[in-house]
Amino acid sequence: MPASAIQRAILHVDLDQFYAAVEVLDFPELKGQPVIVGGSPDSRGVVCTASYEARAFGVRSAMASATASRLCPQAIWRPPRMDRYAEKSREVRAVFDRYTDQIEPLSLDEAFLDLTGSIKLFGPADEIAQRIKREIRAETGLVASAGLAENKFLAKVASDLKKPDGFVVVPPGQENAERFLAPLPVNRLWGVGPKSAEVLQKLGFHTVGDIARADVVFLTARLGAIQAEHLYALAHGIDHRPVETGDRPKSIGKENSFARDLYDLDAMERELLACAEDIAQRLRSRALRCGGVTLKIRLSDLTRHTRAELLHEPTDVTEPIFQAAARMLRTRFDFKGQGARLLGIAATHLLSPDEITASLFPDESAERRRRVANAVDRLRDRFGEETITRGRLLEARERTTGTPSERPSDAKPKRTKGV
Ligand code: TTP
Ligand code: MG
Repeated sequence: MPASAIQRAILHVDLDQFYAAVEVLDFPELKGQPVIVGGSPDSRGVVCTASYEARAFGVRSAMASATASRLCPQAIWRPPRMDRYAEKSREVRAVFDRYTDQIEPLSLDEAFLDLTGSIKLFGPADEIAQRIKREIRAETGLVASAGLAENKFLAKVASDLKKPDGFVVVPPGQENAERFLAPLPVNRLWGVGPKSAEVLQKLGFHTVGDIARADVVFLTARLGAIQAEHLYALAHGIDHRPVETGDRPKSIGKENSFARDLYDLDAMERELLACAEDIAQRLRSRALRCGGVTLKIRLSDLTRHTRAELLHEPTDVTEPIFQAAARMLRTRFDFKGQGARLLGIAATHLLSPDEITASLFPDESAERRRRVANAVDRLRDRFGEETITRGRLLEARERTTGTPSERPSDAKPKRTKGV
């Protein structure tokens, strides 16, 4: 599985010991002291954060203040001053704003920046990252750690590896990503908390490399398809999630419910093809591509079900979206004799062109499909919706508007020809 044929430059920035650092900045006498920001130990408060000097005693974020006080009796306690931290956070944001408008803040002290589109203006991404770090220090007095990689997951792991004042670059390419991840413990994987880490360790997976080398069938049997796929993709360094600036939809979807439930898989596929066609057209009209596809099904008993899949390469054309949905319908769903009352697709993990630069290994057939699709869009604009309809869709319309295909529950998955 290729990591991704697109190359992005994603930066994750996380300020070091943020609340404590602001306290030290405003009260210089605290410098070099074990400082704890949080609810006081005699109340039932918790620790927000601790300076590295206090962490040396074992004090951690979210720990009961009473425990922290026992571990580090000489600590100097400060109540949190959220307004001040928000103010410093805005100063840091002002530095980011100079280099990109593709910014996703995760909290007051942490953000993802997509620098892909900034490179032609400011030079190589690693130099931009260094400038951002330097300017944060010079202008706010705070120290940031940063990670630069081709996706969010890798960048976030990287920013945390050499704290404080760290800067770690993961060079592009799946091999580099795998080499970088292999020795790390499984709890570095996004979504793996203490409980999942324990489960994975019991199965013999201690490092990310252990998961990357795992047998997918074994992983799926033990963890379920969704979790297995998620972990396997991450372990290979694959993560198509876009930097979410809040100015684009999270997903673009299309669904249809039917007057009479569908039992026939071919008929269902035709509905999905129509959905995929509609979605691809809307993606193109907004200059977006999707890196993931979700299949939605509501059964005769009104229960709702979803299946999700990541694409190998983000797309804005019908075929890969349809193929993913059809594959999930046929291989990852058991109707148990029920029909489909509603079928739909959502295109997820939306990316804008700025985040997609020249392909490393251009897929010519994909490029051709895209050109054809764009030409179709232009024709539609000129002559209206009905001008161009794929043969298979036409067939769907004729059949569903005539007698809805309905079959008893013995409908076995039938192989159909590709579109
Ligand atoms: P973090 O970035 O997790 O911690 P940090 O910046 O203090 O330290 P590090 O150098 O390891 O990045 O969180 C940022 C701020 O969010 C932190 O200063 C205080 C606050 N916070 C809480 O209030 N409660 C919590 O449980 C955590 C984890 C953080
Ligand atoms: Mg931090």
